[in-house]
Amino acid sequence: MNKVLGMMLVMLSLTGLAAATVVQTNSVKDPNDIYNLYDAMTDDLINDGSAALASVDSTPWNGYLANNGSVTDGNFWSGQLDYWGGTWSLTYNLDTSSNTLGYAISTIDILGGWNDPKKIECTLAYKLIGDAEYTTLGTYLYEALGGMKINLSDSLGGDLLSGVSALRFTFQNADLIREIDVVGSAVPEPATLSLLAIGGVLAMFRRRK
Ligand SMILES: [Ca+2]
Ligand SMILES: [Ca+2]
Repeated sequence: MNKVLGMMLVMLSLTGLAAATVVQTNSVKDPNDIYNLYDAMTDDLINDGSAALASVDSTPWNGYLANNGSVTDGNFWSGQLDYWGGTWSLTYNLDTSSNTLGYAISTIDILGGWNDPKKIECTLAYKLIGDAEYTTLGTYLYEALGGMKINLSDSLGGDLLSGVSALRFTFQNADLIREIDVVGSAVPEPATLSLLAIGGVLAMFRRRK
């Protein structure tokens, strides 16, 4: 392996070791305009129909409790979930049969709210490839009047998590949730990574000429 390629791989490895600090950014929209609120993403990892989504588990329901939709239908308005029976959770199992190294997650949005005071109180847990148990990332709370959004991102602008195989969102009594958008991509296989690194080296050589 030549030195440049070796250095690039070391740099890539170090990038993967950077400590992730989760930044929670809250925002709210006009409660008088409740029908014209946040845009939900339609192309995120867990959106209905996404190739990255293998299955969904929900408790205590056997399926979604929703208003003509789901919290992953790409629509803020449809798929309202507000449960009054205690803690409840949604688990999204990602497809790791075709993407065996899991997924890098860059941002997560949790959308909810209504035109009277509501809250989102979510404990987010994850499994990485090979994990038997879930690890808690944190609990994120926001109370407001109007359409609400909690955005989670990495303080360094990198990924929140990498190598993820499943995400579990546990909510509290009387939370009102409308959409969960998880932005990320499959972690490249080593062969692909090497090709990317070699491509980068070739590009460097080309620039030097
Ligand atoms: Ca929805
Ligand atoms: Ca979505």
